[in-house]
Amino acid sequence: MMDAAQADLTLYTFAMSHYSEKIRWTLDHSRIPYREVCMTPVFHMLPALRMGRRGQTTLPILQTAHWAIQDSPRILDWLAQHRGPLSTLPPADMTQIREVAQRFDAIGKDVARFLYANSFGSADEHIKQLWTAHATPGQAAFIRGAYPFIRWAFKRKLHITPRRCQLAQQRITQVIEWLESQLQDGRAYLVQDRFSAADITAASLLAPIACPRQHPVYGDPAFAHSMAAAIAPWRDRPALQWVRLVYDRHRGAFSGGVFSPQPQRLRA
Ligand SMILES: N[C@@H](CCC(=O)N[C@@H](CS)C(=O)NCC(=O)O)C(=O)O
Repeated sequence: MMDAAQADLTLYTFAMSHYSEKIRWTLDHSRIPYREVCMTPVFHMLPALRMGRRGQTTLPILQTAHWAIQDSPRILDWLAQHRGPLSTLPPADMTQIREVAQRFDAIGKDVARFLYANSFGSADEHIKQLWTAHATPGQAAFIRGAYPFIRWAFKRKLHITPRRCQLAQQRITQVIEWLESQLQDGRAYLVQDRFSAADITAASLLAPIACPRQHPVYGDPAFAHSMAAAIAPWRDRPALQWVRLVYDRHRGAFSGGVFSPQPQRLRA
């Protein structure tokens, strides 16, 4: 089997990004070789702007032999077209899969907003560890030294205010209720009763709340502990139990390896 280091696809992620987890999981499940480069917040911005060429700094970005694709729905479309047919992206079901995925993508920022709102201040040391886990010593020193400013900027960027957090909580609850309404008839999967990118998207986007044990960040007992109070309203709901079941049944191994970014070698 091809080693991750030799793969012709490189996935730029944050270890804790739920949108990145969606793509990582799709690649892992499809046994498509790739190498994963985990970026450090702040230091991801210039490379993401350069690679994405869309005026956006978001990850994940998939670097192929020819170009870089930014934005997880666009990456799924590229995989369906260029690496298909994939069992998780069957051409006949793509419209339905996109519809379901959009519902969960739409609360991605709410999930992040809600989690950071509940951990800034109380779990700052844990956040610093997560943000510096793949940093060079110089980057780590910068993140730690500038943390109060970065946290302030992050709060502004994510609109972390009491009103927006309350709205986030409502929007997350609505999507959880929608998921439970779908699962009510006993179905195991969201589209055509077979495991697809719709389930991967739903489970990945809710993973920060469900804390499945397989996830390297959200499965860490230290994370679940630091977020326990914030996620308590949802943690044992049927939708979150379903997320953990989907992880148990389908997550499998993380095969991308984790490589530290070497900015001078980033391909644009
Ligand atoms: N629509 C994008 C959203 C991705 C996104 O918001 N990623 C977050 C991490 S979960 C990010 O990169 N934030 C840093 C930034 O915006 O610079 C996608 O689906 O890929």
